[in-house]
Amino acid sequence: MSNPVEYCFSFGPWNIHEGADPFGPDVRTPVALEKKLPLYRPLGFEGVQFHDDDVVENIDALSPEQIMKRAGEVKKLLDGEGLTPEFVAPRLWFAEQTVDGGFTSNSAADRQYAIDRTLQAVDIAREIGTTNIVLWLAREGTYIRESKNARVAYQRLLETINRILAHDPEARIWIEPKPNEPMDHAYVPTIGHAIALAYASDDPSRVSGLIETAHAILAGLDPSDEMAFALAHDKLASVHLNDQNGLKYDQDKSFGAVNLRSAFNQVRVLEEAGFGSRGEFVGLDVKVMRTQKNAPATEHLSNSRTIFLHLVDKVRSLDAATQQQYIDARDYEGLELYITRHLMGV
Ligand code: XLS
Ligand code: MG
Repeated sequence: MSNPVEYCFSFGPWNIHEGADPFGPDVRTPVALEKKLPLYRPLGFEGVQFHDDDVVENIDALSPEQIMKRAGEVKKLLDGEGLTPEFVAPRLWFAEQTVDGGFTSNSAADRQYAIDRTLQAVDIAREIGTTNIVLWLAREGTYIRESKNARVAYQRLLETINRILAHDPEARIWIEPKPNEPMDHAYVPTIGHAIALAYASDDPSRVSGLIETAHAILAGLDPSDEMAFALAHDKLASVHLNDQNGLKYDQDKSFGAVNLRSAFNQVRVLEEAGFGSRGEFVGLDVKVMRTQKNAPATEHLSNSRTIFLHLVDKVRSLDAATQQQYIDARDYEGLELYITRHLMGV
């Protein structure tokens, strides 16, 4: 590649985490957004991922004026730190109106709440300086299949996408698929589903996908092939790199911590497609281990970034001619050993 991409990195404030899980409370002191933002640049990050209530805490208790005022303050904080907001995602999984899902809830009033909150997130995004909206469709699914009409649910998701596109002619929607957790079955489990919705929308050029490594693994799929699928459609807006130790709860482990070969292949696929050359961020969605003592705990972020950059070196130093010789000879065992040795540096 003549002009290697200089990667820019992002993470969300929720990635500096207090350690609570469904079986226990916080183990680290909460850190205010005002204290988190100054940590970004020294850790090597320029982009900030947001949920709407990361920008405006206590969002449902505030008036529209109060919400926009706080968003304006956050914009100033970002500017002061030299940071770029990457996207805003409506957090549609804590409010009582979203117990049965948001856009696919069986309650018309609750569906309305989800739409109103999402359009408000689009306005918040504008206010802090981005037009990118992430839809991680946390509770759009079922615990019991017979409880919802899945066909209608997909239509409602499409209507929602079209509502957002109409609300702000510059809004861009990035759908982040995940197959389960918190739901037993989610309605948009893979990037294929997300991209089908994009093409069916009123403006496919403004709808694309965001792939999180762990989510692809939970769907039983290879993250690098999922990324390649989206890239082949020019629909990979961002990534949430992390790692996942098989089919368990969503672990959000540091990038490369479980499967270096898989991490290498994700970097290889991104590099080959020139991901990042149009300003796309390499996003991380990683959580520090609950047992980590110091607060704020940030090593998982800088470590993931460091491993990504080491893997970029590994991808760039792979000898294309040698690789091609193995491919031409259909000596895939030879290729396997070449790649493994290259990764091990022996
Ligand atoms: C959760 C998701 C979330 C999104 C943004 O599993 O990854 O963190 O990235 O809503
Ligand atoms: Mg994510």
